[in-house]
Amino acid sequence: MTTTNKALQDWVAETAALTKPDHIHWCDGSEAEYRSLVELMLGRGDLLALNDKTYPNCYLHRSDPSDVARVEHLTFVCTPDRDEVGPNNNWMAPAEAHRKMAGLFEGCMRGRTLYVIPYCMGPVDSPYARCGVEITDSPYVVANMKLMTRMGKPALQRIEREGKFVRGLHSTGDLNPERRFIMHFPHELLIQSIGSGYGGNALLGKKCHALRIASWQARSEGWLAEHMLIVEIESPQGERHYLAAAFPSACGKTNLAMLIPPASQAGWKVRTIGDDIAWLHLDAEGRLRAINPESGYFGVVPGTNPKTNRNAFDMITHDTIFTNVAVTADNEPWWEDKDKQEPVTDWRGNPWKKGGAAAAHPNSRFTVAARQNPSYSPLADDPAGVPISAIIFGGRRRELAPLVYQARDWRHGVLIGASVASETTAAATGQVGVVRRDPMAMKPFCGYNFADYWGHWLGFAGKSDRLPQIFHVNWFRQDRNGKFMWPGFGDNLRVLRWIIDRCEGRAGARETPIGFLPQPGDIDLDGLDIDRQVLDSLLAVDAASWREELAGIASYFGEFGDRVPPALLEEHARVSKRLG
Ligand code: GTP
Ligand code: SPV
Ligand code: MN
Repeated sequence: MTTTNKALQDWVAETAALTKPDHIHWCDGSEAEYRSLVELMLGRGDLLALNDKTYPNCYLHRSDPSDVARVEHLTFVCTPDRDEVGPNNNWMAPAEAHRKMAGLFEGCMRGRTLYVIPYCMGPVDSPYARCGVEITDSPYVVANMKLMTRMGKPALQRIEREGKFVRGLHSTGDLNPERRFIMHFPHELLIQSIGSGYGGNALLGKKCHALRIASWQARSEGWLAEHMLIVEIESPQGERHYLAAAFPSACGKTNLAMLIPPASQAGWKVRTIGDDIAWLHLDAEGRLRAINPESGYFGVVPGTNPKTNRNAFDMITHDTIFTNVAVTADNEPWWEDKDKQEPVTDWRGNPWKKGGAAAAHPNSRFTVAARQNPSYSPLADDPAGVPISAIIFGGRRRELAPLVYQARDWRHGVLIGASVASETTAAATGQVGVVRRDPMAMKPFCGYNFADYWGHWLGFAGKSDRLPQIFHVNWFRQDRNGKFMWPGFGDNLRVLRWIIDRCEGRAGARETPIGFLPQPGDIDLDGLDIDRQVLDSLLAVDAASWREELAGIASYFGEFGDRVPPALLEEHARVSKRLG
């Protein structure tokens, strides 16, 4: 296979001349191609087959122990003007970055095959979808891209029709962290990544294209590229709402998108449209519509069990690639909080010792096609996307942030989004559990200056009077003993129902300086065993602590200097004043 697109043809030839692969393979995206890649990796030991009775077509991949998460300190955005990328990104001058990367890519594919992966982010027939081509020397990347994106022939045909595509060059290189870089050149619609085979560093359609590069395109074209799940909620009466929610990495997007209603919420139906990324466009009626650019999930494995997320638990029992989980004596994948079994080998492949470190890596992942999800919504394939009723921001905060609150209006909602803070998780290398500011859950993913990004968000207020309502949630409040105060998971539906009722003007609330909060009686607690005192503290607003929080937000905004939109600062001043 090859292509009629001259630019693509030339880029593949140039890349081959630089990287010197033994073979070039144009991916068609077929099942047969996937099978043959799996066979190749099984032969080399890059994949291990799991129990084929209980986990048919499931494989384990062990990544290099130094290569188990996104590397934010090695991720750069390269533009001529440093201020364009802002203090929220690492910056390098394009000429310097190109020189550095050309040196690293030189001859790096000797003895390997160069795979060309044409892909489409979003339904191939959607006007909101965008195409890209990833070149990689990793069959693991090709197999993951097959499960996660619409890749192969139909994508290439769209590229040949449109002529426009994002280029992503990836090589696992020698996996030396000293020679690991993830570079973005937004003005050239180009990504270059070397030295990692892991997730967001290597599957370039995901965070690199669909968020960092797409956020630039979205800004200039008037839409939003966001780190959001998209979920469909249907009431027992058949009323449907679509919600989009932005939580930082490993803070509950996949779980909320696949939520199973508790027994007491009979008749409610929840379906998944997306679990990680949303592209949002205003339609002709002024509604914000969302598509999920992906067609598969790269989800956190630990904690997945029939009680927390039965949909995911069932979904990953066949045709799944596991990365960095443990293995039992029966050759089944195992992870913390799965069940009462004990593994025999840990994620590195070493004998597992009771009482030692976690058996599965805390950022171990499953890769699976979305259609395997029992709660899959066919609307995920609708080229028009779905109209969003509410946008929900959230974070992992053991203190302060209440269970849920609602913004007064869009502008206040943008302030709430810009003020998101969350405890860091194992999804990125570095310290875990420290609170950091993570505006709109986009700290690692917004490809340009946050100050300009907040301005872009604020600008929507002038474009439509049918924008979604904006909320903030926190499932992660802890008591003095470190125990989660809210049951979470399926019971989060109770909070989503209050959110929907607020959108419909049906639910009660009390006004506080930080926004509207439910009174305990405004949330349906039927069948839930929760202490009244616990609930009261989940819904409390402590003015003194919030004054401190607002001061912290002000000093964070200060890092962005006079580029911060005045409207955001005015909104901040308004909330501060209400807090006294
Ligand atoms: P990324 O894929 O990294 O973007 O993560 P995500 O936002 O999709 O997070 P995910 O749903 O995979 O959840 C991450 C971790 O949080 C898992 O270990 C979950 O079990 C846990 N978690 C998710 N929802 C809840 C909840 O409502 N309450 C509590 N206590 N834990 C939760
Ligand atoms: C995240 O870290 O937000 C993820 C996993 O969804 S990765 O694909 O590695 O970015
Ligand atoms: Mn994510």
